[in-house]
Amino acid sequence: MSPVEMNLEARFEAYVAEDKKIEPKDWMPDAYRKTLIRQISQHAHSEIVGMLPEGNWITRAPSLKRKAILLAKVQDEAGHGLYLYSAAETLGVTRDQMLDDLHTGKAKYSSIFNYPTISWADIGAVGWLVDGAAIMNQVPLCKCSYGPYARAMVRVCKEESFHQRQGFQIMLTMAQGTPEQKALAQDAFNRWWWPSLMMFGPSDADSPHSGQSMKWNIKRFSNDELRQRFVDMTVPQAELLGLTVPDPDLKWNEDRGHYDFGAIDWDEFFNVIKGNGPCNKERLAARVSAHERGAWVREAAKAHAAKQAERRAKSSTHAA
Ligand code: BYC
Repeated sequence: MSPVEMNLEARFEAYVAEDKKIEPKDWMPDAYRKTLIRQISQHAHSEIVGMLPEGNWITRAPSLKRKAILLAKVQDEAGHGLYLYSAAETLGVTRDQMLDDLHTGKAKYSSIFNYPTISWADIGAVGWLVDGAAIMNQVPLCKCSYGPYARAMVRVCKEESFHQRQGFQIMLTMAQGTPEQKALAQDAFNRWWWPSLMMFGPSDADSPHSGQSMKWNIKRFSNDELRQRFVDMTVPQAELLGLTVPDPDLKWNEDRGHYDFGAIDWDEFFNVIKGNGPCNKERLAARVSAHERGAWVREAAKAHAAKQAERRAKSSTHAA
């Protein structure tokens, strides 16, 4: 490393240690840039793939009000994807490259979106649990050391909190409804609980990126810490709903001041992120097809932008 690079590295480390934000034009180590591109692009992919299991229910929502709310929520996820792709682009990667990585299976997206939404109660469970877990993970990211990511997360978290409440409200309505509706709510809870715990990533001992990301103030808490917080927050909510957490080992631990919970099936998790979950192939095929069918929109937008630029250039020559 040259003396100039050593100086830059020292300044970068000092900035991070002082909790200052790193901005796109600041010098940053290659590995920091790479980690951010990986995390932010995978986060963006999760947002747009996350639209699919919910989009599945827009035409079948049980009332006009529920349909309008669900439409708004799914549109929000598209918006989150756009902020995040834009944040990743500030690091020098192109959107085409990121999408190509998603479509070829090179880049990951959240494991959770590889499970099916088979009843309306699943939309409640996704909002309550999946958005609840997302908020738990993403609020600390509002303080992440990379400025564009941190600022994108502020807005994302505000919207996620509305999403979480709409999910809880669906669960509450169903849990207080007919016995059949309550059974659907419990069934959705049974199926979404464990995958929601897996969203936080592998246990700390098996998380190769956590140590360095925490040193760089990208991650503020470990995967296990956030998972525990999520369990502690969600169990009382399940009690309020009158639903049973599908974990016979769940127990309040007075000494730790936390809930103890049962073992997570990590084989299932690693199998899903390797592409073998119940819906991986369907999700990827839907994304690729949407991208191909949207090609004409991207071409039209480019042609329009080129025409406008040409008109601007002509009018400025006339004015001169
Ligand atoms: N699914 O060393 P680790 C949302 C991968 S919410 C798939 O702990 P890291 C939404 C990980 O990428 C969901 N892969 O990694 C909500 C790494 O593989 P690579 C999205 C996972 O990065 C509602 C390997 O396992 N949220 O969008 O330090 C509606 C080792 O893991 C998962 C975010 O992306 C998983 N669950 O920590 C719509 C939040 N977990 O990359 C949308 C931002 C781990 O080496 N991301 N892996 O091939 C993060 O906070 C962190 O990236 C993680 C993982 C906590 C997810």
